[in-house]
Amino acid sequence: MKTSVSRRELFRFVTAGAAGVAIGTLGGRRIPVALGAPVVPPASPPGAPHAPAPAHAAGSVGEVNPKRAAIDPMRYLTHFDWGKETRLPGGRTLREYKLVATDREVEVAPGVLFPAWTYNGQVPGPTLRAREGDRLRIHFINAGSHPHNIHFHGFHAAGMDGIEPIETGKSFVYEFDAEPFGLHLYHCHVMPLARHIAKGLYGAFIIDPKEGRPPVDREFVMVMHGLDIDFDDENDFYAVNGIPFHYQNHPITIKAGEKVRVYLVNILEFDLLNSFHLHANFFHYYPTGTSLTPSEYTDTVIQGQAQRGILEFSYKYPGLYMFHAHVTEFTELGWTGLFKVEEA
Ligand SMILES: [Cu+2]
Repeated sequence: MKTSVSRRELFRFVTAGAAGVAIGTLGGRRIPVALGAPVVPPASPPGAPHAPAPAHAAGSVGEVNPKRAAIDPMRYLTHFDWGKETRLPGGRTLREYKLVATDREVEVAPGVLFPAWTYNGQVPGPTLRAREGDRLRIHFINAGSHPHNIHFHGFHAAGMDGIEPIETGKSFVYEFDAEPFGLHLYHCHVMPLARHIAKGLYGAFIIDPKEGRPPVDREFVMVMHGLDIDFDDENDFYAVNGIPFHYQNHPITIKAGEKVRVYLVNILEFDLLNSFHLHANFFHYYPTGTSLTPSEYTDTVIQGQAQRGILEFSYKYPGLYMFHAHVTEFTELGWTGLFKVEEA
């Protein structure tokens, strides 16, 4: 199905810098899409060395209704689901999680509704976290309208690989040991796979080393993804953590000198590559998080679909600093944000 407003036309609206109203066809209904008004970020502190995004920056008009949003991006950033923790005979930790696939219409940009398929009602799904060697038991219930499942990245037996579709109304228990340590992900693996992923069935899956990682002051999860709201196999918006432009409109506050760790996952469908660029800074990069020694010290990293890695950095100077895809089109269609660095 083709929308009456093509992706390129949306792109023009966004970059025009003047308020515009487009009419998009979403799920067979025509819905007004307000795009393109200037977004003025909060003023930076006096003497901030890095100016805020210019007034002609791309952005969305207004805010997504939090009640209809796919997630609360601020809560999602720092929320880890460690599951229900008990002890197995012998003393090993058992963690049990519950993931329910549901159909849910969510608002992904102001006035833009997207008929998502979700884990636990949110896109991305909850960030599951465990420690290397824990036993994991994931109770999956398919309450959606299509067959779904959960394919975890990591070690497990063939029967736990999550490629068998679980029919509507059925459930399945995935069980395996948490290994290897690193930053992984989970997603639905029912055909057509691209559609099941693009509709929203994915999340981050973190396995900490037995001894943990060196302590930091802040830990954030960022899942990079697209939103194909008219199902033409092209993304109409790009985002980290559910809502385009969210962290541009609501900068992530940190303090100068604080050690920051970002768990970065790319699950973007339809486009081959995604990227993350940090302004006015460099980060140590741990591909897949499977080593405690960084492999690179850089300010930009490229990830294909399902690639992921851990970034560690701190800011020296207060001010507003952009982070975004180093693909201009992705940035202008939503994949951009700001760190607001305050005095230590
Ligand atoms: Cu699915």
